[in-house]
Order: sequence, then structure tokens, then C-alpha cells
Amino acid sequence: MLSNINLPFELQRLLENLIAVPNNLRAATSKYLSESSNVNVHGEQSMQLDLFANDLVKESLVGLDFIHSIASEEEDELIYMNTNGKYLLCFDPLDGSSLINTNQAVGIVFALYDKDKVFNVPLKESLIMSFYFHIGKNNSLLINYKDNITHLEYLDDGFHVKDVNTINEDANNIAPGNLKLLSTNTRYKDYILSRLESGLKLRYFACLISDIHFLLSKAGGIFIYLNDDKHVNGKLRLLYEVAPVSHIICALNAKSINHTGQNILDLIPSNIHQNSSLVAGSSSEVDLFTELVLNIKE
Ligand code: P6P
Repeated sequence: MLSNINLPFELQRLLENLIAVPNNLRAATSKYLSESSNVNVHGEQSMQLDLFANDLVKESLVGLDFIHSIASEEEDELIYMNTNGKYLLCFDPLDGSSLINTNQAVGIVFALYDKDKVFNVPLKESLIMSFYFHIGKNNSLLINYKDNITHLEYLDDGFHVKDVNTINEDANNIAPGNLKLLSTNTRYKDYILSRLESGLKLRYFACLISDIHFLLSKAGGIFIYLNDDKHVNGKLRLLYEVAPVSHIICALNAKSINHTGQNILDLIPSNIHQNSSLVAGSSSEVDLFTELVLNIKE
């Protein structure tokens, strides 16, 4: 099935090597439901399944000589793979791991960068391919390569190609994260209350990939996770969470900005574990948020 996607041979090999990770993760989940002793670079206690997922991904990358280096949420430092490789592969091996013992959906998200450009040019010029697995009832695989979006679903009965629609300008649902801000950010509070009163449905899954996959599947909505005093640049991770999901949905006419109003894909990263805020989704809703909450008028 992956050979039907219009990808260079190397990128097809990358996906083929990773395609079994979601089902291998499903098979292992019941064994790894507790916390590990590891604290990741973001100061968060890793779950045992985070570390298992990280090992699964790393093992799947062995032999791919076009990968120069990898950066994982579960690895403090860059891991060098092949001196002559062209690409930096960044990934979160298990997004939403705090939900695993509630049997909620989780995600694995990847961004493949030109390793020579990634810290020198805007993300839209260094990002080669973004993709995520959404591990729910089925496995969903969303891929952006050259702004061509592919959506596959698979479990045990083979692959199914799913339609992908552009994101509607108007949102009909809202995923407001970091709600502790409501006690200090009256603009954010007033915005959320007014949008709910206007009829937007609250849909928040506390897993970025689930939230983004819901927004993409419904072809509209807005996801919000602003920065705060504890995470002055935001809690999410730019290179392996915010950039790939922005790369995917912006190819479907969505907008994706940070708390300063900058387009995510215009940013030039400075380090592999750089944090970011994220406001993304239906373009007119993001514009409304920019005006009402960020107080930035176009
Ligand atoms: P909160 C998951 O831990 C994560 O990194 C993202 O996937 C998600 O968007 C966010 O944190 C959820 O944060 O504060 O709602 O638990």
C-alpha cells in the first residue's frame, strides 16, 4: 500500500520500517502501564511504555543509512546514526502516554528535516516530510510530503485509503488546553465562554495527536495550548510535535501560530527540545483568537 503513495524510495522505506510500530505497541501496552524511573529532558516522569515505544522506533530505524541523526522526546541528546545521512528525524515516540491506563487513544509523531538546514531556515523550508500515527480503534497514518496529504487506516484487515478534506474556515468545535490560565487570562476566558455560547462544541482529548486528528477528521475546529509562567515558551515541543502537526494541517488550509501570533512554519528552530505554544485550526477562528486573545489586529 505504501508503494502507492508518491514518495521517494527512501521515505517509503522509512514508513515501511515504522508501519508495524503501532500494533507492536498495542501488544505491549498491558505490560508497561506504570511509570518508569526516568525523567525526560522536559522534567516529566516517563511511563514505561514511553521508553518501550522509544526503543521500538529506534530499532525500526537501524539500517536506514539516509538518516543522519535522530532526536526523541525520550532522549536528552541527539543520537548520531549515519555520517553520510541527509536527514534529521525528530519524534515523540508516545504522545499522550499519561492516558494509556485509561485505554484512550495515543499518538506517535515524526518530522523529517534536512539536517543541514533545520537550524538555519524557517521550518517550511527544512521540513521534508511530517507524519503521525493515531492509535485508537484503528491505526491512522497521516502523511504530508510536498503538501500532498495521505490518510491511511489499518489494523488487521489491510490498509484503507481515507478521504482528506481541506479544513473549513469556520470552526464548530474547540479544544482549549491549559485551562488553569482562566484564572489569570481574562481574554482567554472571555473568548472560550463566548465561543461556547456561540455553539462551538468542547472537544479536548489531552493528547495533541488525538486533538489534531479529531480536527482534521472533522475538517474544522481550533486547538489551543498557550504558554504560562511555568512554560514561558509553551509546554509542547516544536520540532517533534508542533511543527509536524502544523505542516500537516496547514497543507489543508488551516492556520497554525504560537502565542506571539507568529506562523509556526515561519519559525527558525534553535534546539532539538525547544518548547512552543500552539493555536491551530480553522483559519477564521485562528484569526478571531489572534484578535480577541492575543490582541493582535491584522
Ligand atoms: P494537559 C501530552 O502529555 C501533551 O504533551 C500533549 O500531547 C497534549 O496536548 C498536552 O500534553 C496535554 O496537556 O496539560 O492538558 O495534560
